[in-house]
Amino acid sequence: MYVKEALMSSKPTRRTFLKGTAATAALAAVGTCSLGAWQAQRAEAADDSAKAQGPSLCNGCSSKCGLIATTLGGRLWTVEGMEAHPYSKGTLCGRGHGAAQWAYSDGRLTQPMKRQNDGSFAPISWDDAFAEIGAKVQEIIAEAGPEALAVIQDPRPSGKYYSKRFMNALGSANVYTHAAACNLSKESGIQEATGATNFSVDFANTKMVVFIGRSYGDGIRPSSVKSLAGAADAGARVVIVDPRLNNTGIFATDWVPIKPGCDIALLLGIANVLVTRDLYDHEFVEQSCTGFPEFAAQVAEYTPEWAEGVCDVPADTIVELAESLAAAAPACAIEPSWRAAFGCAYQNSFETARAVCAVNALLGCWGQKGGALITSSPKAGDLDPVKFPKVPEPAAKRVGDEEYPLALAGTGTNLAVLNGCNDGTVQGVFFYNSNAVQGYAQPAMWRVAVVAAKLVVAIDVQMSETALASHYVLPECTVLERFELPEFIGGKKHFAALRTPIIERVHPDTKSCDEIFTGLAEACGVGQYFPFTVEELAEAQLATVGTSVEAVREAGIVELADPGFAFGTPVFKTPTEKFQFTSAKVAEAGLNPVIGYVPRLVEPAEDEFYLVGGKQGIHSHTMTLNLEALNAISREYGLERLWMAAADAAELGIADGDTVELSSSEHTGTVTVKVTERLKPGVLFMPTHYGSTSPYLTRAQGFGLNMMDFVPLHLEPAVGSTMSQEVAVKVRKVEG
Ligand SMILES: Nc1nc2c(c(=O)[nH]1)N[C@H]1C(S)=C(S)[C@@H](COP(=O)(O)OP(=O)(O)OC[C@H]3O[C@@H](n4cnc5c(=O)[nH]c(N)nc54)[C@H](O)[C@@H]3O)O[C@H]1N2
Ligand SMILES: Nc1nc2c(c(=O)[nH]1)N[C@H]1C(S)=C(S)[C@@H](COP(=O)(O)OP(=O)(O)OC[C@H]3O[C@@H](n4cnc5c(=O)[nH]c(N)nc54)[C@H](O)[C@@H]3O)O[C@H]1N2
Ligand code: SF4
Ligand SMILES: [Mo]
Repeated sequence: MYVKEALMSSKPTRRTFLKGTAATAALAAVGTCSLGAWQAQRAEAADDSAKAQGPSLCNGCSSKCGLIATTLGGRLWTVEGMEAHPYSKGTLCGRGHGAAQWAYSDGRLTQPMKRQNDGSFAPISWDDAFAEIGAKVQEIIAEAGPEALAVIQDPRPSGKYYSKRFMNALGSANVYTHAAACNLSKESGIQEATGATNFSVDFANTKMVVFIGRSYGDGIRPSSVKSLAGAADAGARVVIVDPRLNNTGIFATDWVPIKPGCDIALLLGIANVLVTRDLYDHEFVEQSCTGFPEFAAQVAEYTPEWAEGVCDVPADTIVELAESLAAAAPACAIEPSWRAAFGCAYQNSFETARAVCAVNALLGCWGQKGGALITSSPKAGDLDPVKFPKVPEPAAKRVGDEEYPLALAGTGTNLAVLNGCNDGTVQGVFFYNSNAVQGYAQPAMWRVAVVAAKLVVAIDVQMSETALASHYVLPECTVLERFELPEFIGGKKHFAALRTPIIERVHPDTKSCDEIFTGLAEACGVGQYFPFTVEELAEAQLATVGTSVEAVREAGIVELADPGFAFGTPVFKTPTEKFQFTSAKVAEAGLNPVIGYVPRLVEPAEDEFYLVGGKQGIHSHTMTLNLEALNAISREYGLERLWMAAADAAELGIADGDTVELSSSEHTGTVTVKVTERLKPGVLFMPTHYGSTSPYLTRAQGFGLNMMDFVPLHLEPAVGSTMSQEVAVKVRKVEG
């Protein structure tokens, strides 16, 4: 279907889209202080002597874009995107502007808190909190060993270093990221096929790109939006495969509505056409791949007609897409995607990621101009072992790795902690910058699990749902109030950037990540592994890549030694050193080693719907909903609404703005409906930022629904992802 037809009802244009982004940014910037104060500051802004500027990195999401902050008389005035940073390229998204107000937010934690027997929280001093946590940790180690301790963190520059070092120093290997609720299946699948965990599209030279449930216009990274806009302007064909016409539609030529969780059938149908009609790249397949004969034999079954029956995309469309891709090859690619369609969504997410890689292999586009690029990342070298003592390797393996062998070494599956709390193997859990309880699997299940643990500690800036379920809540100062370790950024070029403090701490009783983990380590008896400051460690790390804190602070970002990227077939870092249509590790994990079909798990009954989720440009996950300006935008535009296709609404007698009851096997809630032509009938779309239950987050609590409440707790076999969209729901109009 052509995008223009489908956009008829709303008719946004590229100009209004970009204007909208700018308006959002301006509104959010105002939110850094009250309007009156802002106007007073404007007058003051004329006086340059009160102004100061410094570089930092946004914490609005894991992209960590470079920003330049300006203060007026010591108070934050504006933030702008850093030109030289490869992710911001001079622009911050609306969330970046909104999250900059965090330092002054009324929803902040200002001192350590301890949960009381009645469930309420009371202040506790840092010394007492550290001492009590230290004693509990010792008790757990004495009774169950250090392998009963775990940390879950959303990787931030200091956070990923300190949380891992702390856990390892205690003797535990149980370090997990958010990945099992984000992109674990996708990265694991890409790794089994290519040896790398991700790749990028060479937009500057591409002729055709296919997005499988990835929306640059909603799940924003400024540089991605810019590169796609450039490709669209240059005339590239941009195909969106999505049950919903998402906001990337503005840059797209085609919308292919698809049945959720069935993208793998479309991809295998395309592969079938490429193989059976001899449209694939023989040279690449013969010289750089392993397992092609087995794949070709299996893919013969996946005809376009078969694929149509599974994913509801017409066979003709599948053939046309395959032929057009072959004609554009190698300057074309299936984009790697991120979360929604196969990051952690379905029983077949891992296999869908492998199928994406297989189509790109048939097109011979790996490493080619306009194709799929694998690039490298820099990292710090070895440090002086006297100043930065090495932490011994923990004796026990990480909990969950045996059951989920396809979970990546760098991430693990955080749901092993949930299971571990339930069966007693995990008894002490630390959360850093993570709202696992609200977002990583069904919240009710997380709550049951953490109640069973002897010690739960959350390090956060606000009373998140995870903090609410913890025994101790330790308040971190916000991002513009702290210094962090260097962030190393990979790609065609390599960079190092830093978070440097821009403003004084607004609440003196808050601490930074390094101070908190160093304090915890001392209290737990492993302080000997932390005999350095974060500044000393940053300096030592940067020295190993030929730069310094001063140089990065001065320039905002420093380009490192040229990694020597060149177009051409890459060396695949798989065990076979080839692109793998078959994988021995996948066979060992008990799955089909040859890339092939796996169905979705949950199929809606006749009177049920598919439920899919997605991001909105002005919110990040669960964390930004309570911020004043961003919350106000959501309320102004009714962004919490559930999308329903016009045909379904007509059939059920539901009108735009009606309230409905949504229910699954797990949960029931009410929400307002947005009726739209931009959704495939039979599918409901829910934005994923809503439904906070923390009474401390007064603007967010009770506003909209949280999709994770509706999804049963089940993990993707062998991978351990959360399967965030394996659910069927019912909907009915609520009178009144
Ligand atoms: N505004 C904003 N931007 C962000 C973030 C954020 O929180 N907010 N977070 C960042 C992070 S960590 C991530 S992981 C990325 C996520 O980036 P994306 O994965 O792009 O994010 P989503 O918006 O969740 O999903 C994109 C689209 O997938 C569609 N979709 C859902 N299910 C299916 C399916 O089964 N098949 C197909 N084909 N499509 C499907 C949805 O309708 C949606 O339009 O965004 C990053 N950028
Ligand atoms: N309901 C729901 N669940 C989701 C998603 C969603 O959109 N909705 N998205 C999924 C995806 S793609 C991902 S990547 C994960 C992300 O998972 P998380 O990284 O856990 O992201 P958030 O849910 O935003 O929670 C971040 C937590 O960090 C806290 N925080 C913010 N700033 C700071 C800081 O400076 N220091 C510290 N210590 N804490 C801070 C916030 O208050 C919040 O409690 O969630 C996944 N799960
Ligand atoms: S994409 Fe937006 S929220 Fe994320 S780091 Fe960049 S500016 Fe901040
Ligand atoms: Mo994510």
